[in-house]
Amino acid sequence: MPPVAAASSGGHKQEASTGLTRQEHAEMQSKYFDRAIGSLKASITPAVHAKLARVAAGVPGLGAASRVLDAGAGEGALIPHLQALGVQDILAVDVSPTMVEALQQRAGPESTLGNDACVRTWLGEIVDLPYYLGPFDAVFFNSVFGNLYDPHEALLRACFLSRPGSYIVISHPLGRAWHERFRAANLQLVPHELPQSADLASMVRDLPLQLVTVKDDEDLYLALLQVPEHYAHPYAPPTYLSGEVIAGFGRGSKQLGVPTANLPPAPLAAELSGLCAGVYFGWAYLDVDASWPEEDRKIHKMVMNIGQRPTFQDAEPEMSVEVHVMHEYSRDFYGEKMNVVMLGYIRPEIKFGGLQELLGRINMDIGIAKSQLDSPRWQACKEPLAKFTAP
Ligand code: ADP
Ligand code: RBF
Ligand code: MG
Repeated sequence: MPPVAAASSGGHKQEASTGLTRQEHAEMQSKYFDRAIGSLKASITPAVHAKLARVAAGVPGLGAASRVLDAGAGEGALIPHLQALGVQDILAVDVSPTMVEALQQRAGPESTLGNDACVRTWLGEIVDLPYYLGPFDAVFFNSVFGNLYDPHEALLRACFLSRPGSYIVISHPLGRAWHERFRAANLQLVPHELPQSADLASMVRDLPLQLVTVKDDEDLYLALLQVPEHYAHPYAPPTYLSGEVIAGFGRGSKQLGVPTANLPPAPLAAELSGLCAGVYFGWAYLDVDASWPEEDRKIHKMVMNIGQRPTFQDAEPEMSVEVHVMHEYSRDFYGEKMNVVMLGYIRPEIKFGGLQELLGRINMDIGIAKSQLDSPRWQACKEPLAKFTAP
């Protein structure tokens, strides 16, 4: 696990006290739920659906612009209730291959990676979910919290996958008593009780989480936690890059409407090491003198590609760093200095069937970048850009 594993658990021993190792616990979960898909489906009655609608609606402000993580999605009972609120971008995570396969068939063949608005699936445990699949506006642990090996660690992971101001929900539509009966019959499978309000407060004491409400009614358990609004995410620091614009491969990007300012990759090796190849969004600043129009000297939105352009079968694919700025410059700027800040990952590089397919996808990337950058969250990263010089 990345460095978060070293974070103190604040004295909360939340690991499963079942004598199972994490691996054994994970195997037991996936085996059980692989077999249980039929009975699980049958247990989701109209009354349960009505409660799941309340669970989804419990998060303030969920809608078309929200990105949601459904941790322990099972066969996806919560998903239609999120969609009913307008949510389009959902990542459903589960440890059971059978559940994930069933979900994939229902949700369509979209890939795990990327920032497309769709229902994606990911097989595994939330504690292993890569950070680049976030950040999320809401994380739901529905009917799964008691099954987790280490709930405290899962909440910690959820925090680091969350946007500041976002919500984490722990819910069970059948309530505490039902959960306890199920747990009593399956102690290894369900090592934990649903936390009482005081226990939850103490579990999150060392986490960047505020307890908003706990509803512990007979027929519904629903706890709402919030990542503080101004919490700075330590694992997604912006990456600032600077370079002199060089000539690219002359493939006519400009003629296609997406000119890309190429930066020399070699001097950026240190900044780029550890980043995955792919498409990112952020801000760009062209550092030119006052003889240039004022608009050209402002900070603009950008989308960039780092990688080897697998669509084009070059004999020896070279690494390239290409920035498309969402601004019409008055002239070309080869040889000028450009500063960029990379703020978020959109998707991995794809080998497209042709130029038109690539262009279609680049235009989607541009749309994603534009809407992401409209969020006030990214404004603060603009200012240092004009002053930034390469180390
Ligand atoms: P090359 O293959 O040389 O990179 P492109 O067709 O990709 O050629 O065009 C890139 C060049 O176009 C940049 O180096 C820059 O001088 C110019 N340019 C003009 N407008 C933009 C823009 N909005 N974003 C990026 N580059 C632009
Ligand atoms: N090239 C690829 O082969 N696969 C990609 O997925 C890909 N994505 C891109 C996304 C953006 C936003 C941009 C600006 C470029 C991308 N490229 C990709 C690079 C593209 O092939 C390159 O700009 C042209 O070949 C010109 O060098
Ligand atoms: Mg280019």
